[in-house]
Amino acid sequence: MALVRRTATAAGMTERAQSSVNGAQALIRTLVDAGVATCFTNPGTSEIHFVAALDSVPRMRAVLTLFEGVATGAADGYARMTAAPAATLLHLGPGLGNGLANLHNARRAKVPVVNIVGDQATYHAPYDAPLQSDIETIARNVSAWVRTSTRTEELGRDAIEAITAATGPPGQVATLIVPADVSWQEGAQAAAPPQPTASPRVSVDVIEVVAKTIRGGRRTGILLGGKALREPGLMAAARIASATGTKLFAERSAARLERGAGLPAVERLAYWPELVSTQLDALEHLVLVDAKAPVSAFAYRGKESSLVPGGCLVHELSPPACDVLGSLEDLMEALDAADARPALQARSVPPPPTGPLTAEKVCQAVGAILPEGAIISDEAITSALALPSNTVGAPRHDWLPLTGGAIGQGLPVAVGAAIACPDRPVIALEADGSALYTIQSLWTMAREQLDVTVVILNNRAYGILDTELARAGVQDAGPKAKAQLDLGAPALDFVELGTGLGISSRRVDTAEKLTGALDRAIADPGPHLVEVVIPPGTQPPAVAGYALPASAG
Ligand SMILES: Cc1ncc(C[n+]2csc(CCOP(=O)(O)OP(=O)(O)O)c2C)c(N)n1
Repeated sequence: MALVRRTATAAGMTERAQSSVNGAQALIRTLVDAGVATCFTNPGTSEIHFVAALDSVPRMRAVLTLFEGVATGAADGYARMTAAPAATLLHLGPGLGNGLANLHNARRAKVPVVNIVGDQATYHAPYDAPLQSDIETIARNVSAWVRTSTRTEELGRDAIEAITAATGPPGQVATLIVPADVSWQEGAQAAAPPQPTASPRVSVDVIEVVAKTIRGGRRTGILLGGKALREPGLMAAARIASATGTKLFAERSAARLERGAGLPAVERLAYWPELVSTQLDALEHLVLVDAKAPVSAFAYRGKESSLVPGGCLVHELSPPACDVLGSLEDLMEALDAADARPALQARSVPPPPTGPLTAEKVCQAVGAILPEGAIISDEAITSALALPSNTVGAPRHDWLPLTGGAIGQGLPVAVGAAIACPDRPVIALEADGSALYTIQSLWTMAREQLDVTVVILNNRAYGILDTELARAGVQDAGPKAKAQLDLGAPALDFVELGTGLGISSRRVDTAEKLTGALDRAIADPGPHLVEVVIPPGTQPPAVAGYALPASAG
């Protein structure tokens, strides 16, 4: 142990000699030793010792974000692509609060995130200084594990517990609150990395019950979520489907879907409840694999909350904390499906679109140019309706959708995915309203020179809420109501915004120019922004059906 020299401070605290490690240094070393080597930061005074300690641990990559929602969303995107946690560095209760919406999305994504939240020094708390607040209460809503570290000597151990909690299984958000004096005091030690926790296997009895159900030959669907949507899970599920005639579905809000030519194509559940009901119609059994039984995103008067068809029995093959892939493989074996030929998606790429732009043509253009290994961060909301059909046969890619419904996720997730996968092109498809929640992401993309192509689909509206207004039966919305959904005046200029935040940005007004701009952006690694103004009334025809199905009241 290092020699220590104790001296009393004015506040009655003890300090240790400069030569020993302070809390912040031990914390960062503990994080990187355990594989948490990226930290998305937005620091303040209570985190200043963590900031100062960064240079003593070169293995930690610190990425500055200009809003906490960018930091938390980036940690989510990073974890979706690596299955390992990044850390965030946030400034007391208000900083954590600013990051909450994307921590909510991360919780729904079932990904690991380790929040480091600075706090007032322990002895300063009774003074109720302006930034004092109840951080634990803010953290609890999104965090499966919360602790305020009170002793420098224990900070390393606390960090290990945070990492253990975050990595689960399944992944979850852990929040470690670090008072400033716990950071600055000497006498800390980095703690040894945790042992990985294995996911428990699903019992033979459960496998047999599900196998028997499927063997019964009734109309059965398998709803895949979470880890089941990665290639090994998809292949096992596709073999089961091919051998038994079951139908595969993907959860709408799963964190990451591997798709494209050569992989099984799985039908993703729709957003609008009436469409989900159509998709699942007449199913007699629904098997859940790392997924929840489908529910309507919101209640609509006179409509069911659950979207499981009446009389359909729900069976859980594997909850998220279990060995999801193992459960699918065991089921495959139990059904003698290991040698079945899975139905694989053929390659099919749409022709580049021509003429004036519509949302549908933007989706077609993305399908036409999508390069092998691309990562799509999808937050194009109503403008993305034609995206799945236009990309289903594209070269293999990953799809990162909105998981928890809290918009402002797409750009930060693109930041995190690009940092996690520097050799893969990231394409962020962003609706204008959603983009503005976390537009500061563009600056981090520019500063870190991330290979992200941002496509802004600017329909100058909170378009989906127009549909919700109609669904609520409002026939004659007044000017004040309409104004709450209109982003047209003043017209947002994303080229100016992107340029101001340091990104090469342009607007295109024809499909040919869009395809050219996307081709050039993909060919030139680094951040690019392309704005497309979607003229009103040019949504794809499917929108009418999606918006107001005949059955909607
Ligand atoms: C954090 C958060 N705030 C508000 C909302 C409510 N909301 C849902 S969709 C939406 C507007 C989306 O508009 P835009 O991103 O432009 O997409 P569009 O519907 O026009 O395609 C809003 C405000 C939300 N889901 N999350």
